[in-house]
Amino acid sequence: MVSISAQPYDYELPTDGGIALLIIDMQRDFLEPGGFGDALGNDVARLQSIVLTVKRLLDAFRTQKLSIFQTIECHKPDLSDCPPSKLKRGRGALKIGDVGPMGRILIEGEAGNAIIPELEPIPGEIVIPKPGKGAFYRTNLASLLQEQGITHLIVTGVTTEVCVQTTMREANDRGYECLLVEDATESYFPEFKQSTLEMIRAQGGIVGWTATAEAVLQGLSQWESSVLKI
Ligand code: C5J
Repeated sequence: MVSISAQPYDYELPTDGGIALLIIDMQRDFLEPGGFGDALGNDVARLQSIVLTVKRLLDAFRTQKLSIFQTIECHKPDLSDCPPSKLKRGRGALKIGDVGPMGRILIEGEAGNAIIPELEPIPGEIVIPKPGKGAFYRTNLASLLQEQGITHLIVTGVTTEVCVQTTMREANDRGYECLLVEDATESYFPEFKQSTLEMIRAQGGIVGWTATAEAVLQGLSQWESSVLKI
């Protein structure tokens, strides 16, 4: 059994595959000036700090030919999938659907809604559009994971306490073994990130595990050698 050194205790990797990397909402709308995060008054530069770490994990999963899923938070141009409560909420400089410097805020197909260039999916990689904060709500993520026999999710992305945490809780309730990568997730609020990490691994890992990217990469490379030996 290969494991990743994690909190609150080691995270065991399955011997028969079933691991996927889940990258949540690494979009221009959240990471660049002029997008949704910025319109809500946040310092979007904070989120840039994880880009290289997420890229390292992405490259490792690509090299090992493991499953990768990216999500984007977005709505249809007619906003038919955006509940009025969500549209009204926030009271930022621009609301969902308004025209900003990168196109309409949080609308599919607009420049600002794209995944940042550093993490751009390559042909064949799956991108899941999601209208909610959680990646299971009104998406085909559950059926895709089932089709691919995924049992273990390595979770990354933004923002830690909103879309990442919601998704991880949804996945945990569905029976997935979830590990959140500490330095591959970020929040506009450092204290919210810290609290989320602590909440996830509290009470014996009530929602899952957390570990550094370095520990995940080490675990994965040992796992690859052990799988190749079988
Ligand atoms: C937010 C997200 N924060 N991706 N979305 O509205 O966390």
